[in-house]
Amino acid sequence: MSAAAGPGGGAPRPGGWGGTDGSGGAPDGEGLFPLPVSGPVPRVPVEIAPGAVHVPGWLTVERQRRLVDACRGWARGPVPMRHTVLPGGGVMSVRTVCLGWHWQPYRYSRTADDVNGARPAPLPGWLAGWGRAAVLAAHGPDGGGSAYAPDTALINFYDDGARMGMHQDREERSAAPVVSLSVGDRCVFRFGNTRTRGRPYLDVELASGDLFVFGGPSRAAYHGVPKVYPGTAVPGTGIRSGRLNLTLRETGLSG
Ligand SMILES: O=C(O)CCC(=O)C(=O)O
Repeated sequence: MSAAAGPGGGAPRPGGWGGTDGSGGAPDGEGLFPLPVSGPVPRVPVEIAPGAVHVPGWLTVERQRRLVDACRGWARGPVPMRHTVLPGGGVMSVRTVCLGWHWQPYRYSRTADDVNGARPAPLPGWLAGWGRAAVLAAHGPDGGGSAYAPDTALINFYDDGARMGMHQDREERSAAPVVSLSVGDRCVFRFGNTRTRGRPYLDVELASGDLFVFGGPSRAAYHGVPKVYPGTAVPGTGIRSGRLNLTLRETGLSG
């Protein structure tokens, strides 16, 4: 996320995880998963713009559940999920927790100095493996999937009123793609151009289990979430209401 991520006007909401069920921590690390098996939605990749690919239904319900359980653990700490405060005093309506590196407007750091000073939980190997499989699914065998090495994840939780203003992801020094996984309520994902946060843009509906990868000429495209559709989550994922989005990135940073 970068300047202009903005609060998007949505007021912060109290409460925990918008009605998730169950509990549990991060799963143990393990190797690369096979590609998720097909669900009821055909996993046909759709190229929205050069390098920007939407794969509906990429995650099975079981894997969505696994992700939700892990995110619930990370939301508790070591850096708790919170509303990010912007430099101008605005407060983002989504709640965020990071893995690997901590993101705060508008930089990455090893410790969450704007929260509690702790180091974020590490990015587990199994999730980096999902990232490689995601790039392969979206960009094909020559698309750099096997070399993809994400070292951070930003996890955003949207309750009914939350949204995210148009912004670019530009704190990363790597040109590697951003991998986005969604669970819970459907939303409008607005995918724009690389010059302005206005038109032209395309509104794509992201549903539970969808994958969206943007890289190459679309890596710096403005994007945002102007609307979440309450009550559209699918059963079995562990989220009864609200929307979870996890983006994997390579920061290109060391230290
Ligand atoms: O929630 C989404 O689908 C987008 C998240 C996003 O734009 C970000 O984390 O920078």
